[in-house]
Amino acid sequence: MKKFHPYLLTVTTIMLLTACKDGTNGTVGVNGQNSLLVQTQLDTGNTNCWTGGVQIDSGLDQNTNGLLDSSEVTDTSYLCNPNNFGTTGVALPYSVMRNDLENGAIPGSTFEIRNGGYGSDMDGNPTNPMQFYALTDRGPNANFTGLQGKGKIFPTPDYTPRIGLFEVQSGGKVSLIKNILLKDRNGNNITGLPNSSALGGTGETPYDAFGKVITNDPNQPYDAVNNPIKTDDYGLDSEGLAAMDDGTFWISDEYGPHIVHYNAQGVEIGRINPFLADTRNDYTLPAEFSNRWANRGMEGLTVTPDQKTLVGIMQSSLDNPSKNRTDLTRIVTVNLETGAVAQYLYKQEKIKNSNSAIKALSATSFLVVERDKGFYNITPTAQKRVYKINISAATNLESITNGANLVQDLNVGLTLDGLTLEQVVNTNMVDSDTSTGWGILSNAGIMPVAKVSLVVDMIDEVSYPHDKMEGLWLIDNHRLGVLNDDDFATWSTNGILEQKYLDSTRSRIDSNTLYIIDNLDLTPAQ
Ligand SMILES: [Ca+2]
Ligand SMILES: [Ca+2]
Ligand SMILES: [Ca+2]
Ligand SMILES: [Ca+2]
Repeated sequence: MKKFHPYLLTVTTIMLLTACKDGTNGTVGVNGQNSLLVQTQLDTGNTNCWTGGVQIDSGLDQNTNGLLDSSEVTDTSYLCNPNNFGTTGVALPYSVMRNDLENGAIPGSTFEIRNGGYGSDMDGNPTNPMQFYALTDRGPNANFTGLQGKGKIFPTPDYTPRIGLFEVQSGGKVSLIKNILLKDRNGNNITGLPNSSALGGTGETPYDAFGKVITNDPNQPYDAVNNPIKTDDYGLDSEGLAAMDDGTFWISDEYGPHIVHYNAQGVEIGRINPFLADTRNDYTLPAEFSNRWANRGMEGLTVTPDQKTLVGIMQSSLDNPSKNRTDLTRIVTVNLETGAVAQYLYKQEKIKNSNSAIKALSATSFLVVERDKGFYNITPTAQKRVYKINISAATNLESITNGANLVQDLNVGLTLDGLTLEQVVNTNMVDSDTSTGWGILSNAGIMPVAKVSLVVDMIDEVSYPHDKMEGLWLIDNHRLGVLNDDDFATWSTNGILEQKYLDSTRSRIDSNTLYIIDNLDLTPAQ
């Protein structure tokens, strides 16, 4: 395939290149055959020019009808529009939510809190191959400890988590088509504020930009009884997105974890979480999922191609029943017709890595993002990978019936000799070596999902500069979109808000950037 620079040719329909191939003595013969050149505009999504462009066909007008018939084409080349998706990535548009706060990284200056914030997950639009949905996180936030204890600064506490619909447009740009704000069952916008403790709240006290605790009545002072800390039981720390064929969305979060069903307008119509007492639930998840490591919840969600089963992945190991942080994490599947649940173990490459996305290739084969929290330009050993996994030969923890050693516990799930599976791996860990624990699980007949192949290492591929690689867009069976959560370009050091940068010289502000990697094998593992 030939590619030319755009300025070399202008677009016309038919150009006469040279006259007279068989004339004699330099004059045009009556039966002369002209060389013709035909240019055809190509839309985005075209096989030869994915970002659009021009196809140039040429050949001899052998039947002298003045047209280049398809049988007369002897050469075809393409003049494609720019496509930077596979090299530098392409930035998504953003708006500035506020820019009045001092930038802790550069005292005396202010910084931009941007919306932005879209890459906590993504999914293709089932009805338009050039469009994708991207999910925001709960809103800008940063670690902070104030008068009411450990918590987070929420500099825009009214922020509503949302789904953006984006489109790859001719010329290789990405545009925002619309936002779908998430709403409760009455159609009121939700917030990203933490839930009450009955629904998994971990006491993450919310503070405003100036360190004042956020209370029910913002105009009155904090009072534990009369003006308590504000929580939102519809609040979502949104992380995983499945855009369904019927136009609805399932979103997983890292509070409950909750898995919430929204209609096309963003109004809640269904819910799944580990809390039996939550009357909003259609189905419940196994109780051990409520023992999530705070801020490491259900980072990825997908639906199988038949639209029947949701598949979620936890970011890191559960604190089950208490702090047990290793390389063991869990995948859960929920049958949407019956509520039947299955659970599988996933072994990470490094302890405390994050699984930030999962996308179904088939009912049993999936792509999984596995990453650490490093920035490549600061930590060259940073890991940002996409694996293909197969759950066919993995043990469904829910299928194990009680025996002498293996017992199902209502609160912590399957136990082995009285220990949770997280404890088995953690208590047998030597330095950072978890092989003994995994060996014990294997001897008990518990096998993790199979990592079939490394689909793409984004550090090797594009020197991926972002820390939070969290979104995957399965475009076709060889092209994969990758998006980052940019934290609304907001960061903090020692509780002081600042701009989020990708490098130690603070020359590059983090922003949602779409990479598209081509020529991958995205066929399901058999
Ligand atoms: Ca996120
Ligand atoms: Ca989050
Ligand atoms: Ca995520
Ligand atoms: Ca998280």
